[in-house]
Amino acid sequence: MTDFTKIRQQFPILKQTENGQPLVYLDSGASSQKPQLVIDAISQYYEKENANVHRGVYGLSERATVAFEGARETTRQFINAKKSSEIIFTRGTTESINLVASSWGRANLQQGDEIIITEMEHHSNIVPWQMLRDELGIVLSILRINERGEISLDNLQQMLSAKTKILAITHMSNALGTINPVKKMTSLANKVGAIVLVDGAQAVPHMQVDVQDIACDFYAFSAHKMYGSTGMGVLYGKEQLLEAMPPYQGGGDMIYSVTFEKTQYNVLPYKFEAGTPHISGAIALATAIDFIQKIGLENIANYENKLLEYATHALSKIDNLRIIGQAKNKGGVISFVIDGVHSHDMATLMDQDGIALRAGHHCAMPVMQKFQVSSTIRISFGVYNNFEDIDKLVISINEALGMLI
Ligand code: 7TS
Repeated sequence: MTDFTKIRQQFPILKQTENGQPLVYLDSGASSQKPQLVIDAISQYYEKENANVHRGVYGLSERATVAFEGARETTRQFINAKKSSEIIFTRGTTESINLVASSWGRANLQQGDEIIITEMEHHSNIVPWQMLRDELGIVLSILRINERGEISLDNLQQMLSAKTKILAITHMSNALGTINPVKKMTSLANKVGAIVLVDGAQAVPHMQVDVQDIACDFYAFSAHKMYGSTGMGVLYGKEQLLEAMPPYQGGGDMIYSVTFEKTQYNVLPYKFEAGTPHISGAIALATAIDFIQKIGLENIANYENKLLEYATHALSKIDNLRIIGQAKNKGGVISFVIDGVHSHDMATLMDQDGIALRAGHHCAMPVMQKFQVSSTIRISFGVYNNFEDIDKLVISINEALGMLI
């Protein structure tokens, strides 16, 4: 059996206090904490291997290049992509989606074409498509969600038509916790010839993702939500699509040859990686993947499900507390509101107890509009959370309610 107490001990930040209280970190959906071995991998790179990649013939640069490209192969295996050239390193989910909207979108869409997104998307999977809509005169259609925060496959099927060119959907909602049936959604979209982009920012740290099994065309995620560093992300894309797409940014590394008359672009994945990449970020990502795989995603999913069940039950007992997002298939996120209490006031009081959680719209304002709330309080889990964190949360909420109501 996996000892999650030992796993928690690997996160140095959790040993510190906040406002005199032991830190209870319940905001992994925003960004996860980092285990010691990821922190060590970053310092080790700067202490012993720091050099630019793909350029120097000296040993140091070669070692940095081997580590960097090794990270790409580790990432390929992690999501089961066919080839490592299908793994593009980016700054994060947001940049990955912008890359597709900008490069694939401009090259393939024209007036009258349709993009479908769901009502539960993060702003990162709304705004890039809106910008494209305004530029190209295409149609942006919204697949609505029900009162539990779920999409309907029947509704999707009815919306899809020959006009639909891309379906862009979150794998797991950051505001509701809903896990979408992305494989089935992809299969439906493919039937009308549409391609599919999956925003996997919230999914990848919590469940096994196999891009070939989902059969999606693009899959985007961020390293910092999966125990890696900020400023580092991944775009998986099917080779055939990536080959046909124009570069996203111009500069070093993405070229094969340059004259003032003409530039020949580099092969995949470099065509999409202009400029010096986030080398330490890639190394940290590979270390984070090793960390996750050592525990096992099945173990992680089972453990976080138990936390979810325990917390859902404990929170449901609090008077006037309403959980927003009650999907049957749900990951480790609970959003809630308490009648008569402003989310920010509650979060501020919880901070006094050393509890870090998020209050706000969670960059998913349309979800707030759907449920007619201006904000929610949100807790989200990582491998380091335990049942005691939830007990402390409930005590702190009850104490805060005594002050606020
Ligand atoms: N998509 C989803 C589903 C997300 O949850 C987030 C970040 C993003 C995209 C953007 O990721 P980034 O790494 O490019 O910023 N979500 C959150 C959150 O829930 N709280 O802070 C950031």
